[in-house]
Amino acid sequence: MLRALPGGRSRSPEAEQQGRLACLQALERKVLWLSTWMIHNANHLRPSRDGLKVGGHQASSASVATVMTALYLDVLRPQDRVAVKPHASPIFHALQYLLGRQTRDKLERFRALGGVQSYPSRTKDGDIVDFSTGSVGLGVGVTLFASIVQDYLRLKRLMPGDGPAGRIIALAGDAELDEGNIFEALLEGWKHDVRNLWWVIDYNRQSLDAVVSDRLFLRIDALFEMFGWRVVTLKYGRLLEQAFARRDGEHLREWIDNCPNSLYSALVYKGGEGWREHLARDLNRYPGIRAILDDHDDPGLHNLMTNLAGHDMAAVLDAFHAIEDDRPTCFIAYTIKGYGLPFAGHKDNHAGLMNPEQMASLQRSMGVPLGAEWDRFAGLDVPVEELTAFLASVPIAQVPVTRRAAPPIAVPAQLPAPRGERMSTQEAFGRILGALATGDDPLADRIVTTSPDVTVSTNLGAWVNRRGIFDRAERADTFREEKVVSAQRWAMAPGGQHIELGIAEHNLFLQLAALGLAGPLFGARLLPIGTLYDPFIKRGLDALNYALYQDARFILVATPSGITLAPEGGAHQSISEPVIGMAQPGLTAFEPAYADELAILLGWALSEIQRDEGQSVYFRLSTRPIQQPEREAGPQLAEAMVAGAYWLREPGPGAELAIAYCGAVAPEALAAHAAILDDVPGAGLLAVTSPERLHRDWRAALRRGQAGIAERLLAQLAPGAGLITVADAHPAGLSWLGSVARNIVVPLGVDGFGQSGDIPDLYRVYGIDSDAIVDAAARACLRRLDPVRYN
Ligand SMILES: Cc1ncc(C[n+]2csc(CCOP(=O)(O)OP(=O)(O)O)c2C)c(N)n1
Ligand SMILES: [Mg+2]
Repeated sequence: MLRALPGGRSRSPEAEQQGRLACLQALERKVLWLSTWMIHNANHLRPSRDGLKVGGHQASSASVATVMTALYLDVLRPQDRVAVKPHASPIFHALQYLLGRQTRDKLERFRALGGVQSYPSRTKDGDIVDFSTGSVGLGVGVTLFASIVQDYLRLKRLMPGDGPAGRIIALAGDAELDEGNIFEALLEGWKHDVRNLWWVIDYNRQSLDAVVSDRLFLRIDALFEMFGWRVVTLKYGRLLEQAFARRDGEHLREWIDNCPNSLYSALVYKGGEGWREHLARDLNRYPGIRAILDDHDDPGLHNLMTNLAGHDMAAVLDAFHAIEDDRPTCFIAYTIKGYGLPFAGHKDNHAGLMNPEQMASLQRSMGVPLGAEWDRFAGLDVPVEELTAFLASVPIAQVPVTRRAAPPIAVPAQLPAPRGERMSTQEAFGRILGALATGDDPLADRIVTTSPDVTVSTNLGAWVNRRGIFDRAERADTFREEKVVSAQRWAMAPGGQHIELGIAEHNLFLQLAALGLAGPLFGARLLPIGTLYDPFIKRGLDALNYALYQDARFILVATPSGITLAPEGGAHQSISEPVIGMAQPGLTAFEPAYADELAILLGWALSEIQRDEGQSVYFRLSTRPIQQPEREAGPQLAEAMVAGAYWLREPGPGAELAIAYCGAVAPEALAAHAAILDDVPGAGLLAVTSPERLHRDWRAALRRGQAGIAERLLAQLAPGAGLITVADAHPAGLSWLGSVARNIVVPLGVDGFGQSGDIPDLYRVYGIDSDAIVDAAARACLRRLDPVRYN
């Protein structure tokens, strides 16, 4: 078959392929140039106002220029999704620029406000980025969980269109494999039989500080294979393979194979002379090797010895195109950090920047005329029309970059609150979800739950029994088949709506990240709910932060929490999580006390996570059964619960004291309130459902110059009234309330590690029982009467 060329000529498939290869090789040079120039421009040409180094990673970028050019300009299909190695951001944006999806203005403002971000960012660089990256290891891990989400959606036919599955690809630095989360993810992936997943490792054998251990990679192949992955190693390029095929070539191969990483890197930096000296010394007895040395001048020898497959476009393309099935595949691409740049291979090159002289010399060697630095084609040896036609034919360029629309899922105005005289918020949660699971509200079909081996103990049992566990294949519940009595029915099927994970909390948050991006990644909206024990939020905190950084939307239910967990002991008793909930961007935090509050807040959260400007939502729940209020929460009360606080006991006019409580200590707050009413008539009792929302509203109101919600509530008290704050958590979560209307605040809470005990003992020891609240109230009143003596 002959293809028509512009101008009416035609050429054979072989010539066509050669033409494409020539375009890719030319553009690969351009991508290297643009990324290097982008960083240079930001550091040397843009005026600095603060004297800070701008930075950027010229060496890390150069390392993946070939692999990324091959992927973005040839291999990727519109349905594929990619997480790019964080410090290859300049290469990624250079490629987008060539494709006309990125502007020169943004490239010129690399690492400046509004410009290209240091590390690819979904929220700031826009829809060209599939996954944000930055904290190494997490971008790699999230692709695995995104592949599970793709299967989840495809098997349930929730994805729009009927096209082929996309490949979910991570471009990883080799040192990223030091991050434990990668191994946690691999094991989880094996359990879930992940498919359509590619991890491409930029094996430049360098990290930030050093050259990586030689022995490390001996283990990598075995490791991936153990988890059922295919490993494709791209080691030597075409030139080296040809040299190996020459007489005595096997000795050259053996020499390189055995060359320690540090020596290889050092020789890469030294260049032709260094190679010659070592090869002549070690292999001079072989006539074939002497001939190879004679046939190459120093630059030629350097070129030969650095011809690793990760820099050989044809080899890279062959490796990618050879994969036609959906088995997870790890490509180990041998590369050189800083390839093509003067500090190639130098162990200190991670943060290295080329100086102006080096840059000028690179510019000359690239044939880029002065003033044409941002030109897409200047200096390339392929005609501009051919390059333009090539770029227009790139598969991913056939689809415009737009945010994938996923229509919102309707949420009922209010979820029914579970009834009962005494109940814990955790029990209420289980019952609310259980009721949703039984009902036929289409909302429930879009809910997907996940938990790191605490499904039963966080009360998801009823939901899972009814909605089943997700698996790519049908798997029977053996206990059930064997008629062993159990409250849990754990049949697995593609239709299941719970993703059961192993204990690793990082995996939970990466799974939530991927589920919470189902809309933008795959065009189908899911409403993810993840459960874990509150103290273990910290175990996966960076992954949670990572999920929120890229605006994944989900509901996090953390239970049990605090010292209220009592006998279970100090290691499981969370303290600082509510403060984390307050300080964590992208997350709205609630700690309700009662079942009706939770029903209202959960309903609100299901809408909130779907709102364009919304956030993910964190609920801190408890296993403590407490007396429920007898009330029907009307719209006004519901609104106040969502806003963060309401008066459970309204203060009398000019009240001199109020107690503000949050969460499971409600009974102590109520008892203390009842006890002080005689001495302080009209004292108020403020139920705080969300310190975080109150605080946020307070700051926003201050900016607007208005009274916010907290200020309006506290304005009902006398000026300078006492305010006792109490929660089973660090007191900083509520103590700030004293600043809002200048109340005399006495903050109660937990600021030491917990221990085993029962609730009365522990609340007494940590000073959050009703006696402690009454004492604090007395202190506040004394202070109010005699501020001089008590200050
Ligand atoms: C969690 C985390 N720790 C530390 C860093 C700082 N850091 C950025 S890149 C890097 C080394 C990366 O080496 P490698 O993955 O091999 O990438 P290369 O630059 O060699 O391509 C480090 C330690 C980070 N970004 N994230
Ligand atoms: Mg590296």
